[in-house]
Amino acid sequence: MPLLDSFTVDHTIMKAPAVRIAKKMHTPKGDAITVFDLRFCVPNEEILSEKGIHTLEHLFAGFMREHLNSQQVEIIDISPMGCRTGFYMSLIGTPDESTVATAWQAAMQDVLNVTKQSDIPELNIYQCGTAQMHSLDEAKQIAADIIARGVGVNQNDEL
Ligand code: HCS
Repeated sequence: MPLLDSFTVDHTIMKAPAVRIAKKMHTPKGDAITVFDLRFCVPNEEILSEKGIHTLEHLFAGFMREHLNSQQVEIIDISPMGCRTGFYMSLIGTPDESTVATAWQAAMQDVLNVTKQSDIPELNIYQCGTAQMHSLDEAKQIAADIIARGVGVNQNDEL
């Protein structure tokens, strides 16, 4: 089994909420791909609720694209970590951590502005694999917590 990059950083000293550049790659044609660790929770101390992380995924995936996509950047995917302490975001381009942190906080404000469960995108059995596992209230609690705490940076050479 290969040692995956995310297993080489010390999760006991990781800050949260914080952005970390998890990986930088280049395609055979030279395009840059960057993977970000968007750590919402302090590992092994906090965890995102099951319904909250799921609803947040539906909202966050769209709002982050609105804030971060540009001529230089295109998000490929934003998906929750299995440990439920954050999300991975893969994109084409090389935005810096502070640009990503600013977009993340703006996206959290967008989540707070959602008022109805029916405004959660793709919340139906045709477009979602567990459509009953959602909570707008829990997603909004997560978003409010991120805004209250602010978003920092985790540097790989410090972990
Ligand atoms: N992880 C997906 C969204 C699923 S709701 C994406 O496109 O970022």
